Amino acid sequence: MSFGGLIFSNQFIRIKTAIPSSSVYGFGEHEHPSFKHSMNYIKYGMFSRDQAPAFSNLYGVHPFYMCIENDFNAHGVLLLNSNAQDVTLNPHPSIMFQTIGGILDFYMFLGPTPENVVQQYTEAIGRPFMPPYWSLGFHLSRWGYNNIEVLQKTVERLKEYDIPHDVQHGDSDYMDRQLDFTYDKTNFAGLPEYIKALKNDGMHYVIILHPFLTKDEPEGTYKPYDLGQEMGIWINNSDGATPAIGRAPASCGRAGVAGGAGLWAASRRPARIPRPAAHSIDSDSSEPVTVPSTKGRSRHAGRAWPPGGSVFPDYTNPLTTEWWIQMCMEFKNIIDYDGIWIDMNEPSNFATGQQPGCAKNNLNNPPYVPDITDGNLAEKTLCPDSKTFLGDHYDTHSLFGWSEAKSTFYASQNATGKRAFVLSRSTFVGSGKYGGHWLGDNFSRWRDMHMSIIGMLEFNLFGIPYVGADICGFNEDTNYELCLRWMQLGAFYPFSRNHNSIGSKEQDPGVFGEKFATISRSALLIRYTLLPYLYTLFYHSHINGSTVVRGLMHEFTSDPQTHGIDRAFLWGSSLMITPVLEEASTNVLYQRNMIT
Ligand code: MIG
Repeated sequence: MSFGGLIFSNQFIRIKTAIPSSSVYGFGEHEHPSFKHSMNYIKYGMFSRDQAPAFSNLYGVHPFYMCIENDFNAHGVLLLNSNAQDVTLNPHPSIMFQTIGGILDFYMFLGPTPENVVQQYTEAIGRPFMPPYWSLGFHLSRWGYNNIEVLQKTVERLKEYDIPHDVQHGDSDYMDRQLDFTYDKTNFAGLPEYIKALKNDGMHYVIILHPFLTKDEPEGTYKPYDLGQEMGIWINNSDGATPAIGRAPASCGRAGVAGGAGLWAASRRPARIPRPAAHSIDSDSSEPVTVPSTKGRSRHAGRAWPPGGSVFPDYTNPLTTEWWIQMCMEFKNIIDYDGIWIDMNEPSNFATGQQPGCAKNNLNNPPYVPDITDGNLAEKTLCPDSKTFLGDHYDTHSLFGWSEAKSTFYASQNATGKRAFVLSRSTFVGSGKYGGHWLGDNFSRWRDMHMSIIGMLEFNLFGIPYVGADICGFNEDTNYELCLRWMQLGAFYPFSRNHNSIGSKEQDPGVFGEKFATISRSALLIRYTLLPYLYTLFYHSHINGSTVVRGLMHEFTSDPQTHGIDRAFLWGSSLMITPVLEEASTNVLYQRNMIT
C-alpha cells in the first residue's frame, strides 16, 4: 500500500492504493456497462439519489469491491463510510478513494475464493434475510392500474392462461391522493375484500409505502402525520427543532395529478446521459406533461410553494420505528398485506432542499463535492445541514433507505406475524439483512436487459441477493419480442417481478395473447420446478453468506476468460443461465461480447 496519496482533513479525505490486478468488481449503486470494471481513470460517485439507472450515482451506496488477483486468489475491501464520496479506478492499477467526512474505516476480506469474500463480507455487515418461500414466486405489479377493474381484469387473464402468479403488488395508485396508509375508496372500492379473495386463492399481496408524509391534511383527519408530529419524529431543519418541509406530490389530489406526475418524471436520466427523456407519464390528463427542469426550482426563499408540503420520518430515531410499526400494524387491519415495498427513500424530494432553500455554510457547500449528478448535495433531497437523530443529514443522507428498511423489517414482522418481506429502493452496506432490492426505474430497451444482469451480480456481492429488475422495463412502452425475452430472463432473477410505469402500455404476460402467454408460462415453470434449489441457495446465503446468483468467475476463477462474462450467470454453483439479449436473435452462441 502506498500512502503517497493520503490527505486527511475535516471535509476531505483522500487515500490512494495500488492493487494487485485489474480484475475489479463492485462499488455501487451505478449502472455499470460491464461487471468487470474498466480501470481507465473511471470515477464513480456514491451518494443515494432518486435517479433512473445511468452511469452515475443511483439509489444506494456500497463502497465495497472485490478483486481477483493474478494468482486467482480473491480479496474484498469495504470503506465503511456514509458520506458523499467517489472512487477512481486507474490503470496502474490503483484505486483512489475520496470522501467528504467520517473516517477511513477499512475492512479487508481475504477470501481466497470469491465466495469466501462474500461470506466474510456478510459476516461483518449482516447476513441476508431469509425470504419467505412465496416471495420466490412470480410477482406482478404496475404503477397505474388506476382502478380495481383493471387490476382484476389483469389478474384474471393471467389465471386464464395459467401463468404462475403468486404475488400481486399495489403501487401508489391504490392510495387515496398518494397518502400512505389509505386506499382510494372510489377507484379501488372493495380493495380489502378483493385482496382477501386473492389470498384465499393462495396469493400474496405487497403494498408500496413512500417515506414522505403530507402535513397539509386537516388536523385530526390523518393520524400518521398527527401522531408523528406529536412524537416529534421528523427530520428537522438545521435548528434541530422545526421539521424539514420538503415537497412531494402527496396532497396534490386528483386535480393536481398532472403537476405531480410531471414532477415525478424528474427521476429521468441526468442530462449528461444522451438518452431521450421518458415520454409523458400522466395517464389522467389529456395535456401532455413536460418534464420540468430541476435547475433552480424552488431554491430561493420567497418563491411560492405549490401544495404537497411533506415531512420526512427520521428512521434513525428508535421512536420513529415504534411509530412506523404501529402505523403498519393498524393498516394491516384494513388491507391484509403480506409484505412492504419501500420507495423514494434516498430520500427523494421534488425540490432542491427543503423550504425555504439551503443556507450557505460548510455542510451545504463543502469545499469539495464528489462526482455526483448535478454536483449539489441538496438536489432532489434535503439540505445537508438538516438534523437527524444520528447526526447531520450531511453524514446520514445515504443511511435513510437502510434505516427505513430496518424499521420496516420489524413493522412487516409485527404486522404479519410471519417472516418479513421488505423491498427497498435505497440500500446501504448491511441492508441485505432487512430486505431485497429492485434495480429501479429502468427502460424498456434491449440494453437494459444486459445491464440488469450486471446489477444483479453486483447486489449479490453487496450481500443483497434478493434482487431483480423490472421485467419488460419500467419507463417507456415495451414490445412483444423484448418483453418475451425479458420474461425468459426475469424468470431467473432471484426477485422476479414484471413492473411498469403509469401511462405506459400494459405489459403483463397475459396481455400479448396466447403464444406469448404459453412461452412465459413455460419459462416460469422452469423457475417453479427449481424453487427448492433456489430456496436452498437463499438458506445458504442466510446462514453462510453465499451468493445466490453469481458470475461464472466465482466457480471458474482460474480461467481468466470467465472474469469478464456478464451475459450469462449461475444460480449457485450448478446452473448456468444464458438468456437471449438481442433483438431478432434465436441463439446465444454468437452474442456480442459473450466472452470479453
Ligand atoms: O417515480 O410509486 O421506482 O417503481 O412505480 C415515482 C410510483 C415513484 C418510483 C419507483 C417505481 C414506482 C413509482 N415510484
